[in-house]
Amino acid sequence: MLDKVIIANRGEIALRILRACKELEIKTVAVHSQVDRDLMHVRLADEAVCIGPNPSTESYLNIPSLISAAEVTDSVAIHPGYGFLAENADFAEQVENSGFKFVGPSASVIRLMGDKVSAIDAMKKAGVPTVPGSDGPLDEDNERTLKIARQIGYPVIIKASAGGGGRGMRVVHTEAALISSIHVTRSESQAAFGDDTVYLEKYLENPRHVEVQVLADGQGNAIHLYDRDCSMQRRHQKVLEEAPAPYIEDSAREAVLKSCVDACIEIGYRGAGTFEFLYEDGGFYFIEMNTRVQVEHPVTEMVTGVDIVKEQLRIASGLPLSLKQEDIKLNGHAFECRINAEDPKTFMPCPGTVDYFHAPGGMGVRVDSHLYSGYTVPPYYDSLIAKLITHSEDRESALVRMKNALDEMVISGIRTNIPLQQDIVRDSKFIEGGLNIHYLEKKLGL
Ligand code: MV4
Repeated sequence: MLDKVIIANRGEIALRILRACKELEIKTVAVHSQVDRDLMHVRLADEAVCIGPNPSTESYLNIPSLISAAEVTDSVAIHPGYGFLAENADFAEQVENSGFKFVGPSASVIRLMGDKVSAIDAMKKAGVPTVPGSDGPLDEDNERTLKIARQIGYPVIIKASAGGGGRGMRVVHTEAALISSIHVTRSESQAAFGDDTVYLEKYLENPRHVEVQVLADGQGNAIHLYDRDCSMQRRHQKVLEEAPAPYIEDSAREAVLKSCVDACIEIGYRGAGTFEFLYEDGGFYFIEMNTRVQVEHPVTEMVTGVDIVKEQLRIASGLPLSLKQEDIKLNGHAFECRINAEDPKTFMPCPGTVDYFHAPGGMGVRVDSHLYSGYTVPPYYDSLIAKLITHSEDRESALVRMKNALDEMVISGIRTNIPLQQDIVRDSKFIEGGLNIHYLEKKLGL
């Protein structure tokens, strides 16, 4: 097993990673910005190193500072968590070139998945179902592009290959608007990412966002941990997730899960990963792969009993997967509500001091949070302050648990989105389940 790990992140995920390390008897090093010296995981880690000033560009995104911290503490590996440098191929490469293990896939696989055109191409070749589209980048031949779009049928969507997560895309409804939309998307992509590669897909109008969790050891073994539904989102920020995705046909699910496992072997994937799909009219369409642990991983942990972060650490230490596909049994249903320090009506971030925090509890209730009474939420980083997860034998009872847990939770001194979550879990359409990606924004009148 790894001897000592640097946790290159902050907040709830840093604490989540620390807990996994402790269970595996791995020594821990917390790295933090100046304002983050009082974070919960910094207190609990074996060692702590201040890596720079508060802006994340000078601390959590500061590669030389992170690698120096690994050197001075004699660490053997770096866990990047999510966000920050987690999907930065250059970081993974520099970590490995400096003699440390990166808890994640190889830099070349991160690079392959970061470029959406090459990711889709690799997945298509591996047998993963994709969205009908240009099968590669669009070129300067407008006649060819118009022909592709005509064959696919409008509406279509133009996406930046260097984009992802909702950045750099444009829906086109008519042939008359196609070429100018491509030009605009291209120049925006050049400005934002320094890359003007764009591609085209059929625009699916009312899909659900369903994703598949995988684990692979890079030694020829891969398994899936079933799926999650993340359709409840606002402006590409997920609000509430659940596992498994409800109302999916068994045969379509089985086929897509198998295709993800096959793809992991085919591309030599190592670590935890997520295949993102759009699901519409019974069909799955791959859009992107995430090469990190995700915020919503706990819902999968609750329904499979697998500790995904411990598996990441085992894989990084070079151990083969200890789990076999037949060991993975789906047990019940789980929900996760993301609790943010934000105004429940305007969604503006609301940093400040939490004068009192009370976590809910009881059977099937899990709280992943670094909060404590007296903690000050700084203005510099993401506003996620807690994840409330409930689990039970079926969807209905897991949702009752979530309703009650939300009502028990107290976070005073700052505004949070708890009232929004309380509203969602009482929504009759949400209680029925299977809503698409536009439902929440429509409900909020956006
Ligand atoms: C799409 C789509 C419809 N059709 N692609 C947005 C985030 C990025 N990961 C891909 N996205 C979408 N791609 C096709 N061909 C609709 C979206 C989309 C979306 C996807 C998942 C979750 C929320 C979303 C919100 C708006 C649009």
